[in-house]
Amino acid sequence: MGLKFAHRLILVVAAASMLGVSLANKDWGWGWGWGRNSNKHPLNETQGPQKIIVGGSENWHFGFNYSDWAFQNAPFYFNDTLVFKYDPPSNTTFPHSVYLFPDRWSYSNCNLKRAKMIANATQGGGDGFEFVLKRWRPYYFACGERDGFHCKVGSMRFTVVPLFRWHY
Ligand SMILES: *[C@@H]1O[C@H](CO)[C@@H](O)[C@H](O)[C@H]1NC(C)=O
Ligand SMILES: *[C@@H]1O[C@H](CO)[C@@H](O)[C@H](O)[C@H]1NC(C)=O
Ligand SMILES: *[C@@H]1O[C@H](CO)[C@@H](O)[C@H](O)[C@H]1NC(C)=O
Ligand SMILES: *[C@@H]1O[C@H](CO)[C@@H](O)[C@H](O)[C@H]1NC(C)=O
Ligand SMILES: *[C@@H]1O[C@H](CO)[C@@H](O)[C@H](O)[C@H]1NC(C)=O
Ligand SMILES: [Cu+2]
Repeated sequence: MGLKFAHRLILVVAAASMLGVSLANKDWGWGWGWGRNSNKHPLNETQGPQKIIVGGSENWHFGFNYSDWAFQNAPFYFNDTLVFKYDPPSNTTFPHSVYLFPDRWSYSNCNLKRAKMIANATQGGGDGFEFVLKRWRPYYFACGERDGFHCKVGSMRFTVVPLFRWHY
């Protein structure tokens, strides 16, 4: 564990300095978990990218603490797929959606003005909406329904920063 941790730390520091970002920036210390919960999610380096259902058996709904979920389920890796599952709109369920915020400020404020919808209200049905973590960047996810109400009050938001897998 100590060695793996060191590897990952070195890798992250190298990648971060390549991109000219500082690890001291608080944005980057968030949502990674640093293998703290590695008993739940052992790092199996022979495995390829994983498919992870957002919220686990809770799926994507109002009132579940997704930032806590992301923290508990970190780390996530490049090419992992996040699966958002939610019921299509009906007169008994609230519609949901998936948006990506461009920056931490919009995320913190649940301000959707510059956010991009990546899945509409119907796309979470069936096997769910799949999103591949393809880039080295923080991903700020949220539900965009009710002009930020689901994001802010319903806790339907979380951050993910994918890590490099050391090797397959
Ligand atoms: C890692 O994953 C591979 C492929 O899924 C599996 O065969 C292997 O047993 C796993 N190793 C550990 C230590 O879990
Ligand atoms: C979600 O859980 C975290 C602890 O992991 C806590 O700090 C935060 O206040 C919770 N958010 C809500 C909206 O309950
Ligand atoms: C992610 O997947 C793409 C396309 O499948 C592949 O070219 C790339 O090497 C993968 N990246 C990593 C870090 O696994
Ligand atoms: C709710 O849905 C049912 C069946 O889908 C329909 O019969 C009913 O009229 C709907 N009610 C409202 C208020 O839209
Ligand atoms: C949601 O997106 C799907 C796939 O792009 C599209 O077929 C569907 O019409 C859209 N639904 C709404 C309500 O916009
Ligand atoms: Cu929602």
